[in-house]
Order: sequence, then structure tokens, then C-alpha cells
Amino acid sequence: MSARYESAKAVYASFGIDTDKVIEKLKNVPVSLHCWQGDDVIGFDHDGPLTGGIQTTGNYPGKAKTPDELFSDMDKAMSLCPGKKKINVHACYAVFEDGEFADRDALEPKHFRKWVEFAKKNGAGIDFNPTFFSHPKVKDGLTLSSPDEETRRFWINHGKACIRISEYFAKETGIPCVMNIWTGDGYKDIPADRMGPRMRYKQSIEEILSEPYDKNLVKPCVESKVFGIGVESFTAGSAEFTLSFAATHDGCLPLMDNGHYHPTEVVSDKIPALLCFFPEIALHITRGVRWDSDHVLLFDDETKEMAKEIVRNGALDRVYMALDYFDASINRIAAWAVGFRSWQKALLNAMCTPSEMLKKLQDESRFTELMVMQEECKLLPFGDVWAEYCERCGVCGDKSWFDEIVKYENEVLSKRS
Ligand code: RNT
Ligand code: ZN
Repeated sequence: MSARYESAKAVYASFGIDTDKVIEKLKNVPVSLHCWQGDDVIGFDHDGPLTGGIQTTGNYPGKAKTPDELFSDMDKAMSLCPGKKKINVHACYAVFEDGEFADRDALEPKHFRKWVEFAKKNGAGIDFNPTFFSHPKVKDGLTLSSPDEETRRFWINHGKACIRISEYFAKETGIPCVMNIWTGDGYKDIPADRMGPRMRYKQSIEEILSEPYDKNLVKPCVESKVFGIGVESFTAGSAEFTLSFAATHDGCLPLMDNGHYHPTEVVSDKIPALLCFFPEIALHITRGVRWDSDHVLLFDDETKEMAKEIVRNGALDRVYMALDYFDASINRIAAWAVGFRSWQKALLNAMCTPSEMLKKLQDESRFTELMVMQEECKLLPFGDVWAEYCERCGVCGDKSWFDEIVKYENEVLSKRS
């Protein structure tokens, strides 16, 4: 144990925080790492571009083009991150073996055997996402809300297949699988009917969820959005739509992506609001810059605030946390690691905050003192606790983890065509 940690530990103890306990606790809190940062949200089941109102920009060399490259890159990223991981997989990342192929509506657990192998090797659970984008069956930008019966049917069948695959993941890993439904369904310009698409969307999700599954193993959620590129005027899965859907469908969770709200809205404030009503909720953690740009997550104020709301409300076991961003303009493994480490820092920082003391000041209306104490907390020796946490997780706590990135880039990424 370093002298710096010893001294930091004493400072925190004077605020009533046991940093050893905090470190042991955080080690076991799972956070889902998204496979799609590794290849700019492309996957292995199609050659076409990324569509659906989301976009990656940049063409930093060395992106993963095969399952083995992606597994290797993810392994590298995870080796640089402290804490417990879950693996977040999209349906378009099916791994077809021996030349076989199945369209999205015909996907089977066996097409994800490699992911199970990968997760088990890492002692991790798996979260899953049907992929309702980047596919020729997206008709006029619509999937589950399409007025075309055949289109809807195809995507409903995709959703049902994904429920079966999610259950397979949960059974194989012994860890529940969070299955998130997000579509980019919407209109570029002012629609003449806003309710019709939403009624169809509602019915389609209901049909997907009518697929039998064990509610303890599969946790379906619905993700809202405010707008996407090319679908600026109307989004079928708006905030009110998805929240109401989750509230009225037993076992379905609301998923908030903090890039999916108007820029002055904050998800940190929405977390406690939803926790008053839902036993469990899910998050996509990202960093929007002016819009849902999905920049790499940083240890910034709103990130810290979101973590605080989860931790100080004792909700670490009620909130499924997943990262969701994609930057193609920088080293993708570093992007993964910076984001994952940032969320770990945010959780650790929240757990090192004397929340009981601060709540008491609020409840006793001692607002001057509350402000003073909140400012004092910002300068506690957090960096020393972070270094110790990393050390105990067997990963590098200082900037030298970047040396590993440089090495991997030289030895592996730069050799890719
Ligand atoms: C898009 C949503 C969605 C996707 C992933 C790839 O705006 O955030 O969650 O990012 O499904
Ligand atoms: Zn998201």
C-alpha cells in the first residue's frame, strides 16, 4: 500500500468514508462494455454503411474487421480497465461459422456461440441488442413502426429471435441479460400522423415481448431518443412513449441514454425520478457534444453526477449500466479504455462522497454549509484512491497504461490492411 493511499485513506476516514470497503465493493459492480466501439458500429452480417440516424466520424487506422480481431481488441481494452465487466453485443455481430448465414429474423443462439466463449473466458455476463438498422429491410427509415405489414413482421421476428438469444446468453453465463430495444424509426420532416406509427410501434414491441422468456434471466428495455440524423422531425420512440411503455408493461425497463435528450436536460436528475417508480432501470452512458454525437465518455461533471445519483440512492443493484459511444477518429482501444475508466472513476468518486452527511445538511436546511462541504469534497485526494483501486484490480493507475496502447498499435493495429 502506498504512503499516498495511506494518507488519503485517513483523510476520507475523517469524512466517515472507509476507502478499503469502497474499493472492495466497486470491484464487483458490473458495467457493460459495448462491442461496437471496436469497428464503428458495423458488425459482421452486412457490407453496407451504418444507418438509422446514428453516425461515426473519422477513419483512424486499424479497426477490427473480423470477430477474432474484435475479441483481441476488446481483451486489450479490458486489460487496461479496473472493475467488473459485462460484454454488450449487437445482433449484427453474429459470428457465422463454416460459410453459413442467417438473416436477422432467423438468427439463432448458435450464431453467438463465439461470444459466449469470449464472455466465459472473461468471467463476464452478456447484454444484447436487436439491430434494427443498417439493413435492407429498413423501409423508408422504419422498422417496428412501419405501415408495411411485411416489414413489421420481419423486425418483430428479429426481436423474438433476440429474446431467445438473450435467454441463451443468460443461461450460459449464469448472469441475467439486458436486452435493449432501440430503433431509429422516425421522419425527416413534419409528419401528418404521429400516433399511427407509435401505435404500431407499441404493438410490435408487445408482440416481441410475447415470446416466452424467463423474467429473471432476460431484462428487456426500451430506449428513447429525441432525434437522429435524417430523422429530425419525429421519433416514434420518444421519451414519453418509451417511459409509458415500460411503466405499463411488467418486466420491461426504461433505458435512458444521456445523449438522447435536449442539451439542457440532465439524466442525473431523471435517474432518481425513475427510481421512485421502477424497481430496475437501465442506462446508456455516453457524452453528447451539442447533439447525440457519442463522444468518448470522460470524467466530467455530469458523468460524476449520474454516478452519484446511483450510488447515494443505494441503487447500484437496480441500475444496469452500459457504455454507448463510438469514436472512429482516435485509437479505438484507447476510446474504450478512457470511457470505461471514466465511468469507474465516477462510481469510485461517488462512493467516496460523504453523502449521508451532505443529505443531513440539506434536510436541516443548512444550505451555506452544504455548499461549502460540497466544494470541499471536490478537493479530497481522490486520485490516490483511484491509483490504489487500479492497483488492486491489477491494472495501471497512472498514465503509463497508454504505453500499452502504443505498443498494441505498433504490433497489431498497424499491421491490419
Ligand atoms: C442510438 C442509440 C443506440 C445505439 C446502439 C448502437 O442513438 O443510442 O443505443 O447507439 O444501439
Ligand atoms: Zn444508446
